[in-house]
Amino acid sequence: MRVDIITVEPDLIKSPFQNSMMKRAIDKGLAEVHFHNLREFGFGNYRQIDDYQFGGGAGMVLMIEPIAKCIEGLLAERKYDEIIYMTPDAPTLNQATANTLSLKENIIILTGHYKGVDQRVRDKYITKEISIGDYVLTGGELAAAVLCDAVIRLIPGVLGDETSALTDSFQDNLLSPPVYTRPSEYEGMKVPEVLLSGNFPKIEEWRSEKAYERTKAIRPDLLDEE
Ligand code: 6GU
Repeated sequence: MRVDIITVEPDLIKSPFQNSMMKRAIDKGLAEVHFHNLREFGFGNYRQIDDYQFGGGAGMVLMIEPIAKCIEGLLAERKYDEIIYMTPDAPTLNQATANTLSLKENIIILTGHYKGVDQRVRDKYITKEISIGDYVLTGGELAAAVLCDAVIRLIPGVLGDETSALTDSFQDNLLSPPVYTRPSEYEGMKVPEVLLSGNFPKIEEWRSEKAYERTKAIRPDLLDEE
């Protein structure tokens, strides 16, 4: 998968890609991530990329021309499966979206800033808009890093045998069950007997039950989604 990230804050977004699972994916050649500093496509000596909004109001808006120049340059090089805009006024990211995106070849991610981008960018170029939750971040950079982590770890071959995306929370709309490791007793707190029993059908049954109980208690909304 190739990901092209268009941003006004490249330094803010780079470090998650230099660590942990995303670094592993990149080192294995399973993901390729390119950063494009929108500023380099700005107007004049000051490399202007934003302006006041028509109709008045506080906050600057990213102009269409610098973004268009950057996107058109990428489109001239290759086909893209999705051009995604990270913005709080969009549907919320979930596991189903991450699963779908992990199968794509080439994607562009545009991260907003200030009051966002000129609506015409969204109308002309954007094929998918994503928020990561009901709160406001200063810019879409951290949200883009979150999206990339959720997607890149699902690319076949990225996770080793020791981890499996299939048993993650949300993969079946349930939260994960509790997990334990050594010691089997700590200050009188015991690991549930069933996990030490070696009875694997029974262990699976216990895990399903706990996953359901947890989901019902903490995220009942997930249970009505299907
Ligand atoms: Cl994608 N961008 C910003 N600026 N804030 C957010 C967000 C995105 N998702 C949740 N809050």
